Amino acid sequence: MICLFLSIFAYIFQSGWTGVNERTFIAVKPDGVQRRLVGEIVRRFERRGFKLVGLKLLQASEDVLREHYWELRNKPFFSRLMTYMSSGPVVAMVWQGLDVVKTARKMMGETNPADSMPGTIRGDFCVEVGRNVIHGSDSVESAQKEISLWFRSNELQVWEPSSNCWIYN
Ligand code: IDP
Ligand code: MG
Repeated sequence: MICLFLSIFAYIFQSGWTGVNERTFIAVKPDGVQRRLVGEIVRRFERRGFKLVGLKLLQASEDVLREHYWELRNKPFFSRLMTYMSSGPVVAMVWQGLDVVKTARKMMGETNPADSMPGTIRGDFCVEVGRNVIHGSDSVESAQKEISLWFRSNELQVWEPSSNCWIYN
């Protein structure tokens, strides 16, 4: 009985974060902020049709960055990555919409800018993997973890864009 209740609860909770309610965590890294790319990056997500639900400029703490990049902790570039990500403010954002995690990764391009197609953010604005201007969650599961790491729930806005009927049928 308890199991049934828990699985129904898990289903309802999960379905709240799928379809048009899917969310992803995007960050303009310190190089993107320094290079005045914030407006350009926000513009691309807005014009694609995604909904902005959270945005803030902040200096990321070492704790947050360590948690955020926990899976990379044994990579040889990890300490350089920490230095890079704490070298200035980042713009942390949450975007919402259908398939936003996968689409955002496509809009960003590959991890290494040299492998990124022109037209993608990394393919248009950077050349080196250690200065690749943007972060985006790589799965719905990591998006959920990253959003709760970077944002408190009261920093995320619930609102209905008036353009919704022109973006979704
Ligand atoms: P992603 O940002 O495309 O998801 P990840 O493999 O998750 O790529 O790596 C996280 C970040 O670590 C990259 O965006 C980049 O800033 C940095 N990074 C990844 N691989 C290298 C590397 O080989 N040298 C230096 N930095 C790297
Ligand atoms: Mg990644």
